[in-house]
Amino acid sequence: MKTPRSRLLFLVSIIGGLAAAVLAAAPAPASLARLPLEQNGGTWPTSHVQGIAVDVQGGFIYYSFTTLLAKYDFDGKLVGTLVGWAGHLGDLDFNPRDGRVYGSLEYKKNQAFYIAAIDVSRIDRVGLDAAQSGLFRTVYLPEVVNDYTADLNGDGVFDGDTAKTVDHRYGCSGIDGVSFGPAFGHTDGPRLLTVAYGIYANLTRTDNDHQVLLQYDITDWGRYERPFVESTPHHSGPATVHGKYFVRTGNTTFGVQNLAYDESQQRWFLGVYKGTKQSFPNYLMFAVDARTSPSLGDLVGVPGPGGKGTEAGRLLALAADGLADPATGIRGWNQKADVGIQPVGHGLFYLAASSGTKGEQSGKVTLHRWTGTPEVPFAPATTADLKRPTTP
Ligand SMILES: [Ca+2]
Ligand SMILES: [Ca+2]
Repeated sequence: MKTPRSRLLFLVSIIGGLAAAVLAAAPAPASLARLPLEQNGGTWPTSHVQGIAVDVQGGFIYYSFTTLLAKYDFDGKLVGTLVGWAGHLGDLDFNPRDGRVYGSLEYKKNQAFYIAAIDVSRIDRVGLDAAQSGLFRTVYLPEVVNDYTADLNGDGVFDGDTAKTVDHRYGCSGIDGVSFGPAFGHTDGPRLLTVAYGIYANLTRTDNDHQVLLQYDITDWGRYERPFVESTPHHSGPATVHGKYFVRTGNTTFGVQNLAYDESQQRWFLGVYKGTKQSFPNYLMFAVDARTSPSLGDLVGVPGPGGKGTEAGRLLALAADGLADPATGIRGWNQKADVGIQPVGHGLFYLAASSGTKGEQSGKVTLHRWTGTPEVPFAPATTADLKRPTTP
């Protein structure tokens, strides 16, 4: 027979159990239940899928296929496509503040680099033309052009779009990863557009071992935006950046392919193609915590002014998570995140994969749940994850 005290404990444990059950069964946000677990972004006569953007509230997924932007709804229906540029549209992000998709746009032959701001709400049919539709506006990035075209050996010759040169400051090949997020060192405040450099793979130089991230406050970008006219490339853009930051990961092939800010972990994710320098661990994904303050320090391997000493820059430390390389102290994951990674809250991420041959490229996204395991940081999400997300 139970004593009054044990009865009380029994009752408390019953009530506690009921409360836990109710909490676990608490309805997930309605927007979460609509997320497709996977989606095929179609097959297109283009280069491979470069990046994705997700409008969680509106219910759309956008795919950059380099020279084509595809818009699908959460039911998997193709809503429309935008075409008509020869440049390289890379990574994307959706800006909920103005309802537009922002993407990196490269014209290496013209030595011109832009952010494209695309009014995706008006993409309603297949084959819309970027110029004629007026949906596609661009802002020029002089900071990137300056680093890309830098004649580092001072021979008066810029060697152009090639990795086999000592030109290109920091090894800059252009831009790719883009994402909105807070100023580095902060989790709140205005959302800045962060743009990551492409960096050429080159084993013979030491000044290409940092990722370079530019942050822009785009509040006044309306005055720079120009309609898209490919035949007459404009040079309208901000002369300065809000901040320029460096992350030492070791040289990776074409820098940060995909950049994404995850609100639920308050963390930036950098997806890369594998690096080739044997002295580095060559992880495929890196992270920087939003709270990590930039600190002025040596950019190891980058010669200082006049070739003397080492250049100083604002460094961002890698998140203390994932695999660890004792020799370099570099942290990261062997997780493919190079053609599309987009967090959608609650510890859930879309990861993209490409397939197909040249001129017939397919892209597919699959919803994943963050596990935090160093070896396998993502697991495929299930319907149960949408009903009862493990991360609030
Ligand atoms: Ca030169
Ligand atoms: Ca992105």
